[in-house]
Amino acid sequence: MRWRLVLGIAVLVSLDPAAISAAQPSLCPPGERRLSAPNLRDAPADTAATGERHSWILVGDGSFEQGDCGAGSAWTCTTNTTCSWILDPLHIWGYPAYDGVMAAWLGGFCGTPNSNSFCQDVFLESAQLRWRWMGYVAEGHASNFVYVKFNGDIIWAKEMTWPEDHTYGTWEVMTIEGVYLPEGTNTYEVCFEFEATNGANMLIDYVEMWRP
Ligand SMILES: [Ca+2]
Repeated sequence: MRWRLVLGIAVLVSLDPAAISAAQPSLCPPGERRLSAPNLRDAPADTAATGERHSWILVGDGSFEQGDCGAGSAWTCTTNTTCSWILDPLHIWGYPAYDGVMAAWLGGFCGTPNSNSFCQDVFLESAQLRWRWMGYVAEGHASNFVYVKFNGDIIWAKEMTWPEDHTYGTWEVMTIEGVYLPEGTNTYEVCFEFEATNGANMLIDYVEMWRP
């Protein structure tokens, strides 16, 4: 009788949907030691300080402050895991968002390496886009790619490599410019996508476009 009771409890615990939805993302695969957080360094010089800022405008929910995927966010999210990837990064990364509280996380782990995306329709007046990013790439992790797509076409790609893209502790600026936009429309589905093999991380925040 006693073993039947124990078995019943074990089944109930494993099927509990709350336990499944509470999965927490991590920077490293299970069993791999997380690298310690270096002291926060100053962010690189921003054009805001030069007065150029007036021509850069934030895309809709470009700071990811409207909430999690499906809970207020303007971004449509996909993931191959059960974790959520728009969040306050402070407690997991050890660093706050670049702007506000929330940021979007490409890659990472949630049981398995995470492949995910953030997309929304944006009215682009030019093909210049920029955002802030922080990378976490453990040594030996390779062939993990970040893509930016306009209407499904890859217009920018980057492999997250060690040590170049391990900017852990520093928010960097990434700018796309000079991309050819076909005539006929200015509204594009803009997507940030991460394709994982053995896992790396890019935290992104404050997505802006250039207004000529
Ligand atoms: Ca933010």
